[in-house]
Amino acid sequence: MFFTVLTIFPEMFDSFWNHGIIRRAIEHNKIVASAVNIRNYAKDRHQVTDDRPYGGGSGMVMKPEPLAAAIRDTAKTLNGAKTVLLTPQGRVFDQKMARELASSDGLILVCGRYEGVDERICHDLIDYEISIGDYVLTGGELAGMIIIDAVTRLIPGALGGEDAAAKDSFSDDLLEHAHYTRPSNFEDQEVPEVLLSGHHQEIENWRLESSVMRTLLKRPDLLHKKNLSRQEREILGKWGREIERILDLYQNGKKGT
Ligand code: 4FV
Repeated sequence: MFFTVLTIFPEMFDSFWNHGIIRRAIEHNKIVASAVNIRNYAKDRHQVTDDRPYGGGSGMVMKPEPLAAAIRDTAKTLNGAKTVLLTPQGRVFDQKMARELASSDGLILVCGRYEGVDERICHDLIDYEISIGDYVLTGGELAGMIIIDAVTRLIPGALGGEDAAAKDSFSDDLLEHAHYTRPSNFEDQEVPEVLLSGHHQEIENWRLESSVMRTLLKRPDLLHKKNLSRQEREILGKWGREIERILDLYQNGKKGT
């Protein structure tokens, strides 16, 4: 998969390309990634890429000409790539969108700075507007890195194990189960016995219950929009009955007797 980032600070990506899963994915040609300086497409000798906003007001706006030239030139070499503008105006990024983007040939990620980009860029040069969340950044670069990171790890083989990402949080709209590693006793906290049992089916059951209950406690909204499997309904039912029992005990004043 191809990633080309259009930014006035390409050096911000130097360290991003050279660490962890992203570095490995580049070395194993799972992705081909580069950051291009929009300034290279500014025709004037000061390579100006921003100007004052029409209508007055504070801040600056990114000029359309260098951006349009950068997008068109990059799209020529990356045919089939989708152009993404990182902006608070966009659809909010999530794991479902990461999966969608991971099936495309390539992404051209346009990183704004200042107050944003000239609106005329969005008309016929941008395929998707994506936001990483309802807050305002100083630039789109960090948002670009987040998209590249979340999408790259979904590329088969990028995480090492072919299906390593299959059991992700949100892979089935559930939060991930609790994770433990050695030592089995840490500050008098034991690892759940079943995880040491080697009994794979029981471990799978425990992990599913851990996922369902963590999702219920931390992100019940995810369960509201999820079509629950029979096993997931049984787990919720069991805990629902347990809660009912406790309430009954309480109501019938048997609590603590
Ligand atoms: C942003 C976001 C974001 C807005 C103006 C860059 C800044 C500046 N991008 N998700 N939230 N961008 O705040 O993607 O140009």
